[in-house]
Amino acid sequence: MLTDEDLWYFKTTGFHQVRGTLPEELVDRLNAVTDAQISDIIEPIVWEDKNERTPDKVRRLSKIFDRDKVYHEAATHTIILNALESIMGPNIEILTNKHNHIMVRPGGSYPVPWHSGEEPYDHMILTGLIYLEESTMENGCIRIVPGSHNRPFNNKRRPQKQRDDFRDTDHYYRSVPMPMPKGGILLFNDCCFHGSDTNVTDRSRRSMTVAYRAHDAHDVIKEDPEKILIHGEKAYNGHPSPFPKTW
Ligand SMILES: O=C(O)CCC(=O)C(=O)O
Repeated sequence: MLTDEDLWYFKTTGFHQVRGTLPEELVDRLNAVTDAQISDIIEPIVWEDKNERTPDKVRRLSKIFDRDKVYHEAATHTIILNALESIMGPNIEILTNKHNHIMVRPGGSYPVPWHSGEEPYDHMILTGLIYLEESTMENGCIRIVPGSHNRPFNNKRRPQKQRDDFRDTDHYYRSVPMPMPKGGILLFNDCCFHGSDTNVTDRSRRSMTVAYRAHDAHDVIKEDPEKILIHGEKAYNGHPSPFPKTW
């Protein structure tokens, strides 16, 4: 569980590094499944270079929750659920139509351009990065602009194009690098600007990207196929629906 000070820090900066790591045995299984997905070239895949569709050019494996149940097991591990519950309450869902991928970032992988996933708005989406491999300054660890989820003005959500110079932006100078251990978990408000530089090593830097949000207690339609309840219940606090003619 997060302490009051952890929560204050999260609310101020927009990110929280979970204490501890996933069990090594689980991370090994994640990597074994991911190795097979890459070597068998299982689509949908985002390529580093669309003209070179070979395993060493896999940039991203999409739709991981349809690939193997080990990804769901990792994304719903108790140490993640405990942190999420402190931040967003007990009723937690995973969105399958957002993120839901593994960044493979092979050696030489070009940057993840600066972006914020959402415009700041009330209903927070938390991005969870679950590290299958250690992430370092050399292999292009994520950088986050602390506090950028609280910007009181509109800012382009995607100010850069795919191959722009990652450092040629104010975001770079305002950001902090977040090296992470193998098995580590980083949670951040998806409205924060973030991105990651070129992987200048010759090895991959794998991490799962998962979108979490609190179940919306005002949602009338509870059975949305793009939302998986992973903790708590689909509570309903809205008016009766359909709204009665007399009440
Ligand atoms: O893996 C990273 O460094 C960035 C991840 C990210 O922004 C994403 O997967 O959308």
